[in-house]
Amino acid sequence: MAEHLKAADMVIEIRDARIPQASKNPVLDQLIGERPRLIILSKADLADPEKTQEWIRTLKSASQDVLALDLAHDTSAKKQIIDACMKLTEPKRQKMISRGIRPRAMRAMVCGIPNSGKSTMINRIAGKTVAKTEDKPGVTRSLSWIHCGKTLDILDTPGVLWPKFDDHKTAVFLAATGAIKEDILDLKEITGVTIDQICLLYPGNLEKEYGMDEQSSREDKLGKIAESRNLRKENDLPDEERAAILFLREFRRGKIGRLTLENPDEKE
Ligand SMILES: Nc1nc2c(ncn2[C@@H]2O[C@H](COP(=O)(O)OP(=O)(O)OP(=O)(O)O)[C@@H](O)[C@H]2O)c(=O)[nH]1
Ligand SMILES: [Mg+2]
Repeated sequence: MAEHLKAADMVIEIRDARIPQASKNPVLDQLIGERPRLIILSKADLADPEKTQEWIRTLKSASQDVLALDLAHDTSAKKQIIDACMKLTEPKRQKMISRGIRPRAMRAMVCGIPNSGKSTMINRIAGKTVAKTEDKPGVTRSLSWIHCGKTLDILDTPGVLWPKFDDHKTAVFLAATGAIKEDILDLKEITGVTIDQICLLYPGNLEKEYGMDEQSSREDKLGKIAESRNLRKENDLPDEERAAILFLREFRRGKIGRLTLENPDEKE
């Protein structure tokens, strides 16, 4: 990825709008050097719109712009992305002009952690499904770029960043949103920590959805989810295992509401 980055004038970093801190990879900050960066907060349709605005304000800077997008459905995403990239690379083109060089198309590389929406974004920009090119060892592979008009080229191979699990909560949030496989952590632990966080940031939300007492134990909360969705074991007791699986599915689909698990003031 570092090798591909050398050919790029800027970077498009995709993060999950529900976990803008946990879905970043700090190594990118070092790799990126002086290049401008466009951060796309993907899955904005599933995140809390107010929190997303707070995150945008926090992350924006002179060399860094932020767009919150529903990459899967928003047909205006392509234009928004191209416009933001052209604005960020304007100083570079000006520099070329002042040196008497005719500005060429700017090159952007897409990076992000697994499942953040990299392929969805590239396909949206390309307007079609870009065929995956195979990476054969020993064969020098020329980079392949998607041309967005005459002004912007986007590398068709995204850079996969591994998320950094600097703490337990980060790992849990990554599992809850589907960025890492949930089997690396205990299922009840993932749901327990996620439920605690939702109760903290959105009090009353889960009480309304599942009739749970938000002060009760994790076990009791899962029991309430099972009861409210009529998930029972053979002995007629609430099935907490299935309740945990169902809760995660409902959270990921946004069925419990548009929720953001991290506040910008916590870190960053
Ligand atoms: N609701 C919603 N779903 C999205 C959005 N962006 C991507 N998705 C979905 O998220 C899933 C993962 O998207 P991909 O584009 O495959 O993510 P990726 O970063 O290429 O993932 P890897 O190739 O596994 O690293 C897919 O099911 C997409 O449809 C979005 O903005 N909103
Ligand atoms: Mg992909």
